[in-house]
Amino acid sequence: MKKVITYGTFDMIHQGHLNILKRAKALGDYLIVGVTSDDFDSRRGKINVQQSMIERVEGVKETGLADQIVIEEYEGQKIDDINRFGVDIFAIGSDWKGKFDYLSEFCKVVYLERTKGISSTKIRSQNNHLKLGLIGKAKRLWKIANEAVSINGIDIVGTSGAGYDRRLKKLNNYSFDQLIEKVDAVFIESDVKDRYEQIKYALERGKHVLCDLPMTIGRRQQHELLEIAKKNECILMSGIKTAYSTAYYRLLLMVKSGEIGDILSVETTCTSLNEISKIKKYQKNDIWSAMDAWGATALMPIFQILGTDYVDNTIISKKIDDYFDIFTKMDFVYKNAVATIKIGKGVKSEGEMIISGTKGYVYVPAPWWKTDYFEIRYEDQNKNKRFFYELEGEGFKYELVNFLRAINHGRTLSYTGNDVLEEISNVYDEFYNSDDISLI
Ligand code: C2G
Repeated sequence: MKKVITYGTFDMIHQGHLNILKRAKALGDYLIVGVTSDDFDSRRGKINVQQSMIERVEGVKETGLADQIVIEEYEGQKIDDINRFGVDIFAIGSDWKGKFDYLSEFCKVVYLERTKGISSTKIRSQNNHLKLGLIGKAKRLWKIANEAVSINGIDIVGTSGAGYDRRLKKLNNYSFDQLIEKVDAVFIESDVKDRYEQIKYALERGKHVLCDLPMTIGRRQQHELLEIAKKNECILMSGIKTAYSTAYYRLLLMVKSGEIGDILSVETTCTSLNEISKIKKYQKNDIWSAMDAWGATALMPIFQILGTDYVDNTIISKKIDDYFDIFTKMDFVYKNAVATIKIGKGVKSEGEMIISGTKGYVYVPAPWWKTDYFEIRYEDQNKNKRFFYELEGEGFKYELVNFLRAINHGRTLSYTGNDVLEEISNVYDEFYNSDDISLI
């Protein structure tokens, strides 16, 4: 019996896939199809896959052409599979010509003609061709513009970036109202005080919004925006990129599933250093305060892990002009736990996150907000575990892909619940509007 093996993602299975499977099957008597796991795809940079692995496996099954389906999970597995299953022929589309010649040491390698004019990428972009506008301070937008260009199905229409930056020169610059008219969705990373009005304006015109946190200063305003989004069937999603990195998400799941026991403490530190002389002219230099730059990022894991029902909190700040904090420390007391954030602009510290539990602790080294690695540590060091998940670029891609998916599915698939969004807005309200803050 002649065994043939072929591999692929087989996302939204189409005629091109069918043709290759038929051609591969015709080369022998028994066809094994390797379907990539979700993790493997994201590791090899294929992050815009629409269907889950189970759905993709179903798609291949339904063709009736596969005699056996295996999951491809790691680099080098092809060699293992060929040996394990006693494969005679490895077949793959001609777009891979030459790439798998190294397998000829193990079996015959055949490149089959690829079907022209059809691809998952094309289907995806026909389905969800999203016109996206970028709103905010130009300086901050070019990073996202950079990462967005490589995502199929997203077209950046332009920006209404204040202080147009030459790094954005390929993009059109419009006024805010003009831009909103031209797009299906916006990404907002403007000054904290401007966001509420901008989001409201966009949502009321039926545009989806991905916005940095906090979206508003005040719980009521955040709630109102969520209600408008619901009424207008728009997606309103948190734009903190950390939340969408695989490592951060896995870490949350492990903590929530009791891997380190009951959680007693969460500590986060986020700082970035600007010269004090520059900070003193923060408006002119377009510098965000510690709270505006880091507050929401540092608060997010606390509210995600411990919830929002804390019984007490204290805030201590060092400020310029009674307004611009260069350093802030907040403590939260829960019934059974405590939490602390330390954030700085003009102060530097180790940007780590530590989650302490009754069985062990999670340690995420600096800069934890760009998490690609974390450790779970126990009393018995031999039991320590390390986890690494590759993070491409700054991570904006993952956030945008999630946004696109949420729009296509009609619901947010984020782990930053509405209660977390509202609580973060509430803390900003307290920070800016209450007298109950100690100054040093
Ligand atoms: N294909 C084709 N014609 C198309 C599109 C795809 O013949 N119009 C073939 C590809 O050449 C590949 C198979 O269909 O052989 C699966 O394609 P994808 O789902 O895009 O998967 P791919 O990224 O090519 O996975 O380990 C994974 C493999 O290395 C390749």
